[in-house]
Amino acid sequence: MVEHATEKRQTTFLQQQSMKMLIGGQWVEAASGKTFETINPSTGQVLARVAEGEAEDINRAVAAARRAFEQGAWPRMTPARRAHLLLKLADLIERNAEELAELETLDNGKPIKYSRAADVPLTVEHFRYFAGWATKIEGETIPVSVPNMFTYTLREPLGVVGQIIPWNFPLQMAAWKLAPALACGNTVVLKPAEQTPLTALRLGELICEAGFPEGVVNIVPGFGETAGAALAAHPDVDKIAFTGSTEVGKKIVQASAGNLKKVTLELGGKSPNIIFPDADLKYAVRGALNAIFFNQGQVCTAGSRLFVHKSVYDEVLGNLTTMSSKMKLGPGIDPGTDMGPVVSQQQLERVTNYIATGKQEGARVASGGNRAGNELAEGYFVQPTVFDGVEDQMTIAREEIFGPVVVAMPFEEIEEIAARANQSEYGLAAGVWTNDIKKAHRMVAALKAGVIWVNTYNQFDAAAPFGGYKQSGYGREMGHAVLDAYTQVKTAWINLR
Ligand code: TXE
Repeated sequence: MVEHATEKRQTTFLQQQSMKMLIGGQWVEAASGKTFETINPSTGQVLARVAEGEAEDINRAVAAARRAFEQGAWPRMTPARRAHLLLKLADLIERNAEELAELETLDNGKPIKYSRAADVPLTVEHFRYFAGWATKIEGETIPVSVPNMFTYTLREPLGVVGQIIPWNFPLQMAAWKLAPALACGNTVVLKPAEQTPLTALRLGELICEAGFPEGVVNIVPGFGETAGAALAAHPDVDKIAFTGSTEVGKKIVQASAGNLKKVTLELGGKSPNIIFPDADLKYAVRGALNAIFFNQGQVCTAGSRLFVHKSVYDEVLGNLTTMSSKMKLGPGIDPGTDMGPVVSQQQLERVTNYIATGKQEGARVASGGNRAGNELAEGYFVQPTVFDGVEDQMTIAREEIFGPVVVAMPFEEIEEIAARANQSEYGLAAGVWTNDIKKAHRMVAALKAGVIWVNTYNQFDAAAPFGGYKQSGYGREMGHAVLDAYTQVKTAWINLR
């Protein structure tokens, strides 16, 4: 095996024999004593062993979260104090930024330059933004028509929240889930993805260091069918927030029906990215490249269907393939890497199977199209791949691949393109590239997706709501919109007579 820089830069956190789970403020082994391996996708080697949570551990974590919600310091804590804890946590993440960036890159594979520039700083900002909301969650006074009544509302936390997150942005997904839930006064059981539990566990240590009361945040690593399913079905969990596949999202809804938990879902996508001929093409091609290859294409909003006006199609395709062929594929921990490996052997198989299906169905590979070999053969590397000659009904044009694979397709008319772009069971995001302001606004109105980017792509901010139309999910994360998902309204009627 090739010696990558990886082996030399192990953080002290990784030197533990095996990682425990956080339940009720204590770091504990799984009830079963079982552990599982987390793998470095750049090398295929084991990075760490982690306690494997199952139903019994979820039961203990939910009980701890329930106690913390009903008793002790948390329910009595002022909103200002909650804000201080969230700000302190943000400071601690910032202070440990380099370690968290390295852990994220080793566990997930993503280039360290992005872990440093995006994953960690955006996590810090997320906690700071929601710290600000803790003191601003207000009720209303209602001018009812019944005489002598004083009527007002309170916004109260939901209770115990189960949060199940994926492996593509492990630290940021933990922040998106935890920050608003805690700002609103809930307690949490978080289940990280089995492929990437490390930064969530390190975050758990920082949560303890910040001084959150025990049981407010519990972190139970484990597999979806065991730990995840037990959390989704648990009768004492009040809400489930899930990010992951549409297929599992449907299972979550079914499992949550037992006690009618509140559910929010952020699911898959097959997002259209549309380039009009009047766009600044140099900028648009770079945008299209980043839209699909950022994070190895493992982004729910990835611009995986690239529609280009036929008058500039050849030019755009030529520039895109030239640029994608020049991307430096390599271990995430190498600072010069543009694109790392996909997250796991399973994801590698999924993505390469889709590439094979594309070829079989008659699409033409314009660049890439294979697993990377030579010195990268030990890891899960896929070449950045551009397909040409694609028809709307082909599998690769319809299904979420969740890898570095884009399908390019020409279009002719603005009316035609909105309808084609909307022909998907998903509706998470869309991109539009044009210098015509009327066209831009017409497209924003016509596209059925939760976020539309014009002359940009993959922009996220803690203040801007995010979530899906159609089978991309329901509920919104971020912005004040997410506060609705973590609070419930109580109406009080006071008879003044
Ligand atoms: O996702 P899963 P996988 C899509 C993407 C990808 C595909 C499969 O297309 O190729 O999903 O990825 C937990 N009850 N996205 O298999 O299984 C699991 O442990 C409760 C899009 O990794 O949905 C993990 O924590 N939980 C996406 C989380 O669900 C269950 C991000 C996500 O895993 C469970 C990830 C169950 N029965 C994948 N089964 C996005 N929207 O960003 C699994 N889990």
